[in-house]
Amino acid sequence: MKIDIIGDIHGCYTELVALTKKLGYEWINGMPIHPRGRKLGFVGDLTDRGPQSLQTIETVFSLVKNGLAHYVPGNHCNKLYRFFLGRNVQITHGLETTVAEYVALPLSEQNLMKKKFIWLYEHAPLYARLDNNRLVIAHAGIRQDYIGKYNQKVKTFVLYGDITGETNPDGTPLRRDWAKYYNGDAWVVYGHTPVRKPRILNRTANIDTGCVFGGTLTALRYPEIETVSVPSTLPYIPEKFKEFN
Ligand SMILES: [Mn+2]
Repeated sequence: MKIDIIGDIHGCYTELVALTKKLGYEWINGMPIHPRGRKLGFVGDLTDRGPQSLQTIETVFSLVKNGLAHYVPGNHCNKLYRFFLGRNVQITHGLETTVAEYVALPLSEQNLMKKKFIWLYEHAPLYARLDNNRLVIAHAGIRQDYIGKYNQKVKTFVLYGDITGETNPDGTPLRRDWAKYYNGDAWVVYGHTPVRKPRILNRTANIDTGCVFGGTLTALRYPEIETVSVPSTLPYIPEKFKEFN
């Protein structure tokens, strides 16, 4: 299979359009379609912080519904899902921008949007195993020994990464560098931790290049293992990017 997997969008719809065009997709009826039938993949975190979260949901929903894309949820998707279910979630960490877009819609459109996102989320696997298990798409990545398992530990890992329960001095959760020790045969394509450049290591690829923090929006072409990026239209916030040793 040939697929172009896109990193965390976080409402950066303008950049999503630009990136898909750069990848050779043509926009037809609000969807990017590849003339030679390539598919799209999404690592999750479609919404929050950026300007056009709802438009991003619309597009990914249409693609998945039409069998043109694979989507896995990110931690922001999980929180938005719980918001739509009416759970008592904190409207913080970027969710406030998505909620502001949502409440500005007429009630009938709110209901439609909610239904689409709930459908998208509930039809998504925790992580996607594709190309005869040679490719895994997981929001925050996945440990080799978790591939094929679907328990609560695996869910926490794919949504939040290899967290320890400890926090960094700035209050953010400490995340272990699982990719450094990954030794599997399957490619693991993921996002979640913004990096200045795509980080390809041991058949893992972090393609969250922090578009919503003024970096770039990146796609990984599979099986070619080539990255394609477009610049962000948003201001650059250097402290949001993780440096690895
Ligand atoms: Mn993210």
